Amino acid sequence: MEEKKEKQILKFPAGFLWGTATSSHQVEGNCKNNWTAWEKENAQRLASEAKDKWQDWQQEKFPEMFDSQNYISDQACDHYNKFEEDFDLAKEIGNNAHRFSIEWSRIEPEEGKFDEKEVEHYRKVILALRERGMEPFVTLWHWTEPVWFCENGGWTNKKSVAYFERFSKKIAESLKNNVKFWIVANEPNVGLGFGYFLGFQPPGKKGPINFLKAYFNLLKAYKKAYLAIHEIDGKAQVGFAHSFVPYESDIFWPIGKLVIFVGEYFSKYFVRKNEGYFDFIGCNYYLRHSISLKKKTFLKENISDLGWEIYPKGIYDTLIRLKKYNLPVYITENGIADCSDEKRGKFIKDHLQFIHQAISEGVDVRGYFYWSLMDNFEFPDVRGFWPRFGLIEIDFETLERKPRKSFYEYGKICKNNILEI
Ligand code: IFM
Repeated sequence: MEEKKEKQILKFPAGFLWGTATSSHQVEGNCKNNWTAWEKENAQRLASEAKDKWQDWQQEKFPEMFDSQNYISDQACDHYNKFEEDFDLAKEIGNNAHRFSIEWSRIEPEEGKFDEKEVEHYRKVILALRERGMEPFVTLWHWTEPVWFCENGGWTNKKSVAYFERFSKKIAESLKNNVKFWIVANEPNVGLGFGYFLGFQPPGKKGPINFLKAYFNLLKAYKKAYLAIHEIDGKAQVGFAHSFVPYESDIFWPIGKLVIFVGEYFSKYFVRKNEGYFDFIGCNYYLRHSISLKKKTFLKENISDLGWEIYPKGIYDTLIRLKKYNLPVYITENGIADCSDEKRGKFIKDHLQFIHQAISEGVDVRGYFYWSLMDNFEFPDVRGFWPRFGLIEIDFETLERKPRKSFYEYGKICKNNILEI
């Protein structure tokens, strides 16, 4: 006879923040930034390359990847106009925080000229969150650039540091009264890796020289923005969201060890170089890198629609390694592309179980933001609309919002501050 497993009740610390995350270009719709023209110019090419890029099962399941429209963000989720409706849904599941980004190209469409109407728009967004009892986490750079900035060389231009500092100051001065948490940059490694090294996403620059110039300028810009925001509001909490990817390898010693060392060294360089300049750690966790000489195959139940391995223990390993910083940690992104919503509920619970374990071992985790509130225009590598990360399904034709089962499962956890397993 099968033994009945006792239910475990895992309580999260009082005041724990529960939320979801989005970024402007991925949800707002009708942005006019450096992605807008690029998407139109490259959509046909991206649709024809899908054949070589994705596996047979993915091609069968998501035929929309062969349609060039998949790669044009266009109206996206029209969150720009529907933010109140969307926040009502987030409130319904007991969220007490929300992460989003400010679209720089709306605020500063021309160099040095700020559009006050757009500043006002984001003020309303923040107030809408506050009215619903949600703490705003505001991202300043989530990979998109104003067209003028991009035409001036983007992050490869030395002046990018001053341009970004000016934008950061403007936003902090305008919104400081209602914002405590600032995420200056999102996943610098990934954004610059795809956009400035591989050239797979806007601005489409390639090679180590472009990458290194962009990387070191962003490092400087980050620090300047950190100091500027603190000067404007001494009580602000400022940091960045980093993509933490634990490295593992089964390659024989010492080669395997060396591979892990090099991978970890470079992937955490941005964190190391900014030590002393972040008030919290923003941890984005999705998967691990397993480096092997053998071809890795995963069971269907252990992968997402993007083919990423589901590996919840990696979030625990990551958190334990972050303990040495002795700072509050927020899981600023964690999520799964799962169109049928069969895996999402379990994915969230399994990751939260490991987060809870890390908390019980002394890591000061203070919040969790599921990526994403709703299906959106999937960013890295311009994958477009087919990967579905949302707790809420979006019909991109009618823009109808349909909460998935996992929406309510996550809601139960958020409302009670408890995970039952
Ligand atoms: O959609 C992206 C987001 O823009 C950055 N972090 C990873 C997410 C899922 O790929």
